[in-house]
Amino acid sequence: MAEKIMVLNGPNLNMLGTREPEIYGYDTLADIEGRLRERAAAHGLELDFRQTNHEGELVAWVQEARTTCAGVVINPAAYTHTSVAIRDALVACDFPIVELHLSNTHQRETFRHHSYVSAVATGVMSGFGPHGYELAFEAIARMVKDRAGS
Ligand code: CA2
Repeated sequence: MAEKIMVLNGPNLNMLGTREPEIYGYDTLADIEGRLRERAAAHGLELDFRQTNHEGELVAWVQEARTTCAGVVINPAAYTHTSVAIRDALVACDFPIVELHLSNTHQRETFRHHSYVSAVATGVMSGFGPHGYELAFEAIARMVKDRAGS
């Protein structure tokens, strides 16, 4: 059976492509998901792509991924800068984790410079716009395959 990658998106990312394109780009989340589906198929991986506006739901999904997935890409959005709960859920995972941001958070307001997730992620990608999702997916696909020895 194909290994599964979960791609998790936090609050307000459902509005992508409708506002603030100068920061987040013109693509919708559905556009991004479509491109990742093509990448996943090319790698023989399964994609589970989700978005929620609720912190607890992200925690529950990370816990679900622990037992069903081979890796996680997560854009925790604003919870990046506030959520010990999401960090704690990720710590319990024994697989590669990529933290992803559309914008370069270090070029923005000071409150976006700190992430609770970065220290527990395998790697961090920030500032490549919507294309960053494809870069993050390629990175996680490589790590998952390396771990499987294939
Ligand atoms: O750059 C990123 O990907 C962020 O995770 C996006 C979050 C922000 O709080 C982080 O600091 C950085 C915000 C997501 C809001 O997305 C919107 C998209 C379109 C219109 C309005 C908000």
